[in-house]
Amino acid sequence: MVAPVTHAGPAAAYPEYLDCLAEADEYAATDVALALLESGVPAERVLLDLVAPAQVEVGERWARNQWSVAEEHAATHISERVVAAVVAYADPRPTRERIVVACMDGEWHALPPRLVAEVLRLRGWQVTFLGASVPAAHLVSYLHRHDAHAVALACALPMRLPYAHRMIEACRRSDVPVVVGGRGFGVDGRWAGRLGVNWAPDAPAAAELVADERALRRMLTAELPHLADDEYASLVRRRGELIDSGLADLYERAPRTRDYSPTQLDSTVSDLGYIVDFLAAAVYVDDGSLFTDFIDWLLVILTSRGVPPAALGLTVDHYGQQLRDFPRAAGYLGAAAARVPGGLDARRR
Ligand code: B12
Repeated sequence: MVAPVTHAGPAAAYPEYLDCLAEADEYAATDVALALLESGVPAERVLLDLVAPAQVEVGERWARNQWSVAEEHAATHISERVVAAVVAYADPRPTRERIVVACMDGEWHALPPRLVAEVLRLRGWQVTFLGASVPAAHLVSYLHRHDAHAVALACALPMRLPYAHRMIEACRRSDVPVVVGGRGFGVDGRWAGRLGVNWAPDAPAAAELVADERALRRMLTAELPHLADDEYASLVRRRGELIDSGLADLYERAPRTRDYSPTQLDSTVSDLGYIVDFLAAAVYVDDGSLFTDFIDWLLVILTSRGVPPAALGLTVDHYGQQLRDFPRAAGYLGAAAARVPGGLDARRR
């Protein structure tokens, strides 16, 4: 067996580590990380400067259709093993109180909060990591049974924000301070501000926040007066009907969709649902950029999978027709239609 190369630091080791993920070689990936630790790189830096950026690249490769879902899953599994090996090597012992780290209900991106959990552990906190998709009621009952200094909640997808809000409120009623993080709150955490909750951009910031009792316990209030217009609740009620009519509309206006394989049909139905869910989340936080950012992202994904952007234009237009009595949702759909190349809106202009 070839001895692992010792790199000067995580940045120098990164290309080799990514190759290990691409080859699905978990032993070599672990060796790269352990060699860094042995050369004196702190465990926290290995997690945040090697494992985290590699996972972001994994996502880019999946989004560009360079990697299949299987390749992404294999790489993520290896990253999880590497995180465990790095923390076992460092062997931190708790000297501080308990922090509970969990994913929002319906949120399966457990690795980002796992990195946060391990950084907190490395800094002496006693961490309980509850993992993916924790239902609010179960989290609250856990908090009742175990004293916690704070709870850290993760959300990677903005479409889960309405659930996030319910969960944050449930934790607050248990009088446990809440810190949130993850891409779902926006790059600058702006949607956390809307929900009135402390947000940390990354693991070190989360560690500083939980150590600062005053900042942790400061009272923030949600800014959601717009929910009085009932658009969000109506959209949620009409979700199934919108997906069904969106599919019927595609069959009629893009007849090629009738010949879709079961897998293609599944993805189309999922996408029709995601469009409604992201729209509903945008309405919830009253920010159209949440929806237009999603449309930009979906265009990249669909294009990389050979789906013409005009197909997305048809659905955006159809939902716009169906929701014309919902001023905020219709406005966001109008702004989205303008971004779809060759879409109906572009042709009307
Ligand atoms: C691995 C992965 C998965 C795995 C997750 C497995 C696991 N055990 O985590 C699986 C396969 C389950 C998955 C599923 C999906 N995924 Co995914 N996934 C990823 C991927 C490739 C890596 C995630 C990761 O580990 N990132 C690395 C971390 C370190 O980065 P980070 O999130 O920025 O985290 C830092 C900060 O944000 C912050 N932070 C993060 N969490 C928290 C929490 C707290 C409390 C705090 C304080 C801070 C904090 O600190 C971190 C470290 O500094 C990302 C790509 C990416 N760019 O992240 C996509 C990505 C997040 N997924 C995406 C999508 C679309 C999905 C699916 C909808 C795909 C599908 N069609 O099924 C589903 C949704 C599942 C669900 N309901 O949750 C998109 C989201 C796009 C968008 N517009 O929102 C991304 C960005 C991929 C892409 N490039 O398009 N995914």
